[in-house]
Amino acid sequence: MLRNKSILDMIRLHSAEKKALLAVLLDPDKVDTVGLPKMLETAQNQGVHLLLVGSSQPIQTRLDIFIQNVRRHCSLPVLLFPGSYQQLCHQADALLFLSLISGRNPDYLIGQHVASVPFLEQSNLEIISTGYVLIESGYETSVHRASQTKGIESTDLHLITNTTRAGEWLGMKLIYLEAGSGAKDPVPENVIRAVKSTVQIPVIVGGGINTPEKANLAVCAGADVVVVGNILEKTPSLLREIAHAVNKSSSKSCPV
Ligand code: 1GP
Repeated sequence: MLRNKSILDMIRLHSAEKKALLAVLLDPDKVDTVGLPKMLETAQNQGVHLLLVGSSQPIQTRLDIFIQNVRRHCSLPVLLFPGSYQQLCHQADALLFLSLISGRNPDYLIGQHVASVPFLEQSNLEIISTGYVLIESGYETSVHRASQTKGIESTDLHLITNTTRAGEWLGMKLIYLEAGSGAKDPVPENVIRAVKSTVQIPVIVGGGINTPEKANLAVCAGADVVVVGNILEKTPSLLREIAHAVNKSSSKSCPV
């Protein structure tokens, strides 16, 4: 889809203006297809900015048909958030080209990327190099299982910030701090703060953000993009409040 500005430019612009963005993660195999149109309309009307589509598990649903269906109900930018190169799709606007830099599994550091080149050479997707950093939350998540890697302990701020700086110096355009889908605890605020104070590139935060309060805390700690997924599959009505929490977050609504 043609846009005046790239999605990365849009994220950078909002980051520079300290306006957080809200992204909704849609797992095509898990969304309630009956409730999807209403949820997408709510997303568009209530100030959601981006849709992420993907899963750490193999997807059975036809992605091209799924995204075409999404587009029938809203005009938000669609970013692929793929668990593997098999989740690439021409119908999206952009691809988070994720390298799992918290782990040492070569397949998720570079292997999947090499495998995706033949597809990407034929596509118009905006490719956004993203340093994906899994932070331990004390429980095994699907990202652990799929990648066969452990996250970095949230207490090891030194390793976390050295990892994100290395990602920035490698030329990555975004950092994604991930607690894992459905994580009991989201990425702690002090981790977000530490990363934000050491990199210049925008920081996405996701995993376990399932209340407006948690979304607000992530934004106040410096998240440029907050990702919400799991909870909307169970309680779609929360979207309105979470969007409100992200969009109102400013120095006034942040704890001092
Ligand atoms: C997972 O960061 C995303 O990759 C979203 O996590 O499903 O827990 O909201 P949740």
